[in-house]
Amino acid sequence: MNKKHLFNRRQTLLLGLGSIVSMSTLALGSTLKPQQASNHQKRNFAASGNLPLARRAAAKGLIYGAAVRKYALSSDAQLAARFTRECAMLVPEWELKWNFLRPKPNTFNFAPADWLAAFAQTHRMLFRGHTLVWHEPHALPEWFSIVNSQNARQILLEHIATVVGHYAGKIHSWDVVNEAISVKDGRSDGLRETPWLKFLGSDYIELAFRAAAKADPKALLVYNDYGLDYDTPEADAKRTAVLKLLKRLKSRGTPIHALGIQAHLSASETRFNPQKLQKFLSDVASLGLKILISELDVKDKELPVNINIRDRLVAATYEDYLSVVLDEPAVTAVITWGLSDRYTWISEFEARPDSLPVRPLPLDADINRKLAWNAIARAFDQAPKR
Ligand code: 9MR
Repeated sequence: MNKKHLFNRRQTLLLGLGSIVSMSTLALGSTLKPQQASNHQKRNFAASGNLPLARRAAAKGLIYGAAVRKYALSSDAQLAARFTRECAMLVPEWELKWNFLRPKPNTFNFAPADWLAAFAQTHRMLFRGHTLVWHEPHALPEWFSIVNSQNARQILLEHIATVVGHYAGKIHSWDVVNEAISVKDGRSDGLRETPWLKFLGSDYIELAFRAAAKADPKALLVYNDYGLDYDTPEADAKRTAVLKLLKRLKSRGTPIHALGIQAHLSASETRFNPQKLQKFLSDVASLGLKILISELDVKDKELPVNINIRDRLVAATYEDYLSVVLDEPAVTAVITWGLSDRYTWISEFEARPDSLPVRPLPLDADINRKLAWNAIARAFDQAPKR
């Protein structure tokens, strides 16, 4: 099948799934009609062989990895065994955020993140850093309230020098700035109103990248953001603002090397436009930047109760998304935001209204592969080599 046919086939599947999802949404809590159920059966998620995701990705010149929490990896032998088998990259989900890492203004606690870095090294996985500059109050220590326009520059530069310096030469990449765009905040440059912006002005982003490059000239330096995936007015505006930011940074010679697209997807979202997403990816690539799919997962909040149907729709979302983004050669890594449904932020932040366990990740809560795993495996197997 040539590319054009493949593309048309994907679109047909997608349109079909779109209507299934909207019907399923209506059918939330009830069983689907036989006709709807049989539409699901038409899609085949068979993956050939038993090779782990990391090996399939590597065969195409891609990196596959996942985010993980130290408490889970250190206490759950089943998870640890699967993690080392499936992943070629490890990202601390919590341990490199300010609230974990810097309990007091002058105290850094590297122990949990160092444990994860050592685990990655022992099992020959790459280690990736998340994140140096983020406004989210959940991820900031209480003492952050002392930061003001007089001390912000010094506190930020000290943080970056200390943390990036600590892992210099041993880390694949850093999310230097996270989620700095929020168009609805109303600024013409699209920048989010954060304490960093307030205290340091719009150049804080460039300042952070330059400090990171100084502390580790080898790490891949990434700007990371969400809400870039769908064909909605909000995502259109966000893609435009992110592209503008990246262009500005590049034109000023800022040492930025990649865009991280978080890709927290939703299985019930039907407004997916492959051409639009591909155009955005190629615009980013034409600036000389790599692209990482940095926090991939698929919410199943609005899907029916039935696990078979839910898993098929989640899998379809993974395969449709990845088959589009992996056509762009600048995409070099796919990282899921967790590996098993046993540990996922979605169970806390995007729970189902019926309180049933969520199923957003490649492995189920028993750490077994499920259809989402097959979908990712298939996307890697079909991806062009880079
Ligand atoms: O998954 C993370 C969750 O467990 C934390 O409580 C939260 C705050 O630290 O951050 C979550 O991860 C976020 C990531 O750091 C940035 N992009 C969005 C992720 C999901 O909210």
